Amino acid sequence: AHKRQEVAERQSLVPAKRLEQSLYMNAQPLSLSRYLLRDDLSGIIAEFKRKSPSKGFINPHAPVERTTLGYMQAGASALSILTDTEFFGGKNEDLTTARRYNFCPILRKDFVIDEYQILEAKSIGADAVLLIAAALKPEEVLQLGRFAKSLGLEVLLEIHNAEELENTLHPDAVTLVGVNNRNLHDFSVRLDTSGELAQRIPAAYVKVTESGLSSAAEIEALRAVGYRGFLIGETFMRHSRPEKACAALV
Ligand code: IGP
Repeated sequence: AHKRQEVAERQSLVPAKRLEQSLYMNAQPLSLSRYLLRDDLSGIIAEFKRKSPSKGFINPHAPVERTTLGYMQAGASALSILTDTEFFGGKNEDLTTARRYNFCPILRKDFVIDEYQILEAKSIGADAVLLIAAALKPEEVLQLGRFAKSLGLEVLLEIHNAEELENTLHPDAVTLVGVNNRNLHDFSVRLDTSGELAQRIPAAYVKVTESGLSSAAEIEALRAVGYRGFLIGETFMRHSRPEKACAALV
């Protein structure tokens, strides 16, 4: 409900017509899925987030420029930028800053519930958006996913269990499937969630494992069962120089 109000307020401040005038609307997005499938890259999607609902402030002062550029120099395959302010301390400008400093796919991480936010994602320079199965009806995933595709943006569908996967997966809407290892209700992390769901995700989708990853051994174990993308936030951001923590893991 809070998000609805926030989207409506922004929509009246910056109408869709204005978003469509952004230079990024004419840019050809980079394919997150293709970057993740490359064997010469790490598969790590390095995330920039200042705080989280489970941990509170993680790193309120790291600069977006140095951190994201450092992530990419360390060998990350792509970036994930939180733009939600209330829960993650992010903003749209963080993504545009990351865009200006890096040539790589950028995932806009936010709670997407409306087409407006997808248009907005494209207008600020994103290449891909996240859709969370737990927060959307299957027909909403389909509608939002098709809209993203029509703008050239890829969709990462986030799931927590087999039921969400079966109900919401649709080839017209989704390119990548992300298994979130963090339980939405108590924030506990279980990497086995990714292990268990790997075989259930059809081969046509690029598999991404999300949350709670902290070692090269964990990444290798999940790569062995089919994951090509490894979304990592806190392990990097809790260091005063997140990019150095990324370099240590790649
Ligand atoms: C990163 P971690 O444990 O490495 O910080 O997790 C990412 O998976 C997490 O930030 C995330 C997220 C989300 C954030 C996964 N799904 C949905 C906001 C909204």
